[in-house]
Amino acid sequence: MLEKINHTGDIKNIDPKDYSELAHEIRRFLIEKISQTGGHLASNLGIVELTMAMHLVFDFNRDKVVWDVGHQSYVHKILTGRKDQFDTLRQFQGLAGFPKRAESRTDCFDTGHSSASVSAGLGLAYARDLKGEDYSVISVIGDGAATGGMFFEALNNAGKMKTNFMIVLNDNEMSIAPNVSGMACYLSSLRTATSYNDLKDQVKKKLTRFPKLGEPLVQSIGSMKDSIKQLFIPEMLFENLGITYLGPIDGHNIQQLVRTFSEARRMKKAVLIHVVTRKGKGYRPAERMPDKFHGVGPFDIRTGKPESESKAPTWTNVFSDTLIREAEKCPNLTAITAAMPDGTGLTKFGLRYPNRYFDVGIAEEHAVTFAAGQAAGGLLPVVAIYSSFLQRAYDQILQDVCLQNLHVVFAVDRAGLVGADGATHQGLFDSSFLAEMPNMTVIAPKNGRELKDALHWAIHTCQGPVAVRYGRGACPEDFLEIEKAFSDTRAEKLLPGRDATLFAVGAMNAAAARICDILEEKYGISMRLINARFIKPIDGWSLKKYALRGPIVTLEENELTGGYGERAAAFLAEHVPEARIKMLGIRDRFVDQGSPDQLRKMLGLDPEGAALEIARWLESLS
Ligand SMILES: Cc1ncc(C[n+]2csc(CCOP(=O)(O)OP(=O)(O)O)c2C)c(N)n1
Repeated sequence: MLEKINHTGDIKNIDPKDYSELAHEIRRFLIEKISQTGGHLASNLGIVELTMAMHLVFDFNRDKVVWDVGHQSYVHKILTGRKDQFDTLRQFQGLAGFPKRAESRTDCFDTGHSSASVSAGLGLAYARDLKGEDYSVISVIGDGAATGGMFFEALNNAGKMKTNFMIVLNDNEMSIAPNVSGMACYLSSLRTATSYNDLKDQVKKKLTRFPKLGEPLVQSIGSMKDSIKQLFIPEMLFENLGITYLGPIDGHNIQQLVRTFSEARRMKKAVLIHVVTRKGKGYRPAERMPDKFHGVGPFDIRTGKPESESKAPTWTNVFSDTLIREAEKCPNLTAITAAMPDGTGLTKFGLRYPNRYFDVGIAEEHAVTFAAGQAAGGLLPVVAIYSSFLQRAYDQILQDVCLQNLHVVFAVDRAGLVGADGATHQGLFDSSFLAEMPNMTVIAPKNGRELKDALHWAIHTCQGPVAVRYGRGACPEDFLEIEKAFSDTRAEKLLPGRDATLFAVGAMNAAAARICDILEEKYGISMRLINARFIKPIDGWSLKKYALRGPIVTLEENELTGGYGERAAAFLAEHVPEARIKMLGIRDRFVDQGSPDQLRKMLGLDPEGAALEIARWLESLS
């Protein structure tokens, strides 16, 4: 069947009796391809029939679908002529793991960060109406993403729609981890309302057996539907917001889905279709452990086991273990995650200290202000969020934490280049946006040992807001002797040198040591290496000292604007006007997917490329 699917709309030529075979082949295709490239498996397996039904009803050459987060858009990619590119999924210059307008006109909106799809879809629907155009707009959002504030903000607006706009709520009871809190309970109450629907159908069936008496009663039961439903579900949230609720629908029943979409597209208002699916469906390991198969690296299809399992400690493991140890000594310490307990390493903390652990759902803004409240109440909250998702909470960090100088510790995971997830997930802005905030301290440890020190310092010594930024994956070995224990905000000298000084930030120190070797071996340049450690407060004393001795180079995996290098340059412009400084980092651009090494090479941040650039610059000075 899959051979017949080469262009958008080809699915419409498939005989309905072959739908389940096609669904089966799509699942097999996903499992085979993702087992080789890695990717988001469980969510895509769960959404096969749902996506097929959407493609049967709509024409995505003109109709528009916005995928929330976008990690579940693979089936859509298969059905829109991109099947043959799956060998390059999430690889450098290959098929993106998220919707990309630049990749296909059937991707109408780029996503990657959660809970934005209803706002974007509503915008598209209003654009359609104001321009007098005619197409359907559908936003597909998961129950996990439906815990995010933007979803509620958009619903609040959607009720006013006088034309058609569809929201598909894909409810699989899972975020990455099991879904939590109020929205999860609410959806569960809607799911159990199936019993009400069944009851209603049974009553209708029985009554129609009595032609004279039954038919009018059936009619009135139909019109009583909403009010009866309100009795069963005391607060019909969506309906009360002015949005028609259809559901719950079996998300693996194509006929039922097709019927519902066909009905929904005719309504002249916002409609929410509540679809119940099973995450990981069709692949036993993923059904059993949907959280483990949410995002995977290459794996063995037979066993479900990862192809390679590194034993090296990761930044996240070090953070996780350290926090548990710190919490033993510090009863006021709490930990907060925004729906990423495994990703941020807080699962163990939650098991050990259930009362001091909070998973607030995909709600980074709330997580931060919630932490601010805890700090104001005398607790010591540690908020662990990935760098790119922390962008969501910019104002809350500034307004609710920094303005009041509250002692909140931010564990900024996945800072720097993250690789396969691409532009939406690279952690390239946190140094800039955190360091610009008054009262904030920003630390970038160079390896696991220093991450422990940094957390200890942030918890026990620091008084106000403090962020510790660290990368994805294995942390660099303890590759150089530490000159001085982590006790103050000074930079740390790692390698002596005569000709110039390289200030490296965080994990970039490992690459920097290699750069110094290459400079010595290939270009005869003796480069001193300094680990910056603190992005803020910047160690002006060290900068001044070494700038007076020779040229300065800075190296960071962050946007250069507002980053460490620019802060160092600004400091030197004031205090050592004759200083010569070159900044290496990422300059005013987004970075798509690829392995971190490929991306560094492309950006000139690989050891060879950076050494060449530095050598040329030093040469130009003489
Ligand atoms: C702002 C933001 N925070 C966190 C994430 C990480 N994240 C990606 S998918 C996901 C879970 C989404 O769950 P759901 O919407 O139910 O989709 P499912 O995978 O279950 O289909 C999370 C937390 C994100 N993409 N964006």
